[in-house]
Amino acid sequence: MARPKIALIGAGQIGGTLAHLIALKELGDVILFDIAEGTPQGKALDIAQSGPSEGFDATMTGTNSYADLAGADVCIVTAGVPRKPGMSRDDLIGINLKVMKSVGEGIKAHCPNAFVICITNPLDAMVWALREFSGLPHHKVVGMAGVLDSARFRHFLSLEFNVSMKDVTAFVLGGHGDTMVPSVRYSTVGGIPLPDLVAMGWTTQEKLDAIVQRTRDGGAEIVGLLKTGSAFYAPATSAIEMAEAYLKDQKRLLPCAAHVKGPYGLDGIYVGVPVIIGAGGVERVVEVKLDASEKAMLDKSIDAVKGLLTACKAIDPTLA
Ligand code: A3D
Repeated sequence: MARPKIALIGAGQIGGTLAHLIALKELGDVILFDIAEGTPQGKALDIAQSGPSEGFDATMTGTNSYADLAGADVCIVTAGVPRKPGMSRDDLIGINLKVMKSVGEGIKAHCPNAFVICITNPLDAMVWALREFSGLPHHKVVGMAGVLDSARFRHFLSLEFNVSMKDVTAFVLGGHGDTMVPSVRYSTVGGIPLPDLVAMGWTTQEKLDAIVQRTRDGGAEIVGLLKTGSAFYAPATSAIEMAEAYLKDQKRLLPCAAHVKGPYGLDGIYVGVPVIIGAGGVERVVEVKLDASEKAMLDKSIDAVKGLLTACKAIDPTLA
């Protein structure tokens, strides 16, 4: 059976890391696309040459032509610009919306059957715009943010409790921005909910609140340290987890920016919710019971996402 074809649109920091991870995990053959001439070709050649030492079987090709994406099974989009210190994700909207238009049209023309994972920021608005421009079914277009945000939450919790990250589960809802909703009630260590761990004296509410805030600011913390761009190792790993769930029909329950119509009282908006990802793409949106404060935080986050959609429609009236 032929290996899956994985198209990476954007061959920058995340794109290159995605290609390397796909090779190491032997998930499929990679086609790296970018508008910068030489960048995807150079990265593809470099990664291919790690093959003899790593012992993987996967082809790596770089291109500047959308036609080479034909027949891709999965498409991961990182094209656009990342933020620099002092910028919010929302400051990227003007440039990245134009990029989503050309990328969406390229996907529509050349790989309309792909499962598409968008990473470009501001995430919840860009995944919506990419879906609009590509015209693909909603369940085949999804945004990566919650897997990364919950991984950050899990990492900080594992440091606080001095336990393996493997035993920490975390739950994050809402948009990928300052209003994201890391849920303390639905996050656990080995199945023990965080409020119980506070009662058991493992941590204090104040420390937990600080970890929630550090999770919300997780991207900005790394931008502040790197100064030249944003995080790329963990974002790439998070998107690979989603791609693998689709390619291997794993039926993973992952927090993703998915199109939600009905659950949570939403009327067709992309926002971070728990979903099942399998061979059918987003197979199910999982609606959990929220308490009043969680509901209020989610509503605030949804309002922030809606504000971004209004801004997109003002920039590109064809989206209205
Ligand atoms: P970077 O290393 O700059 O790579 C972006 C690439 O996109 C560059 O190689 C550009 O040449 C290319 N590009 C620009 N315009 C186009 C176009 N029209 N068509 C094709 N390629 C184009 O950035 P990065 O890889 O660090 O980040 C990529 C995106 O991911 C940015 O928007 C970040 O803000 C975003 N990001 C999102 C998360 C989430 O959790 C959602 C995390 C980290 C970064």
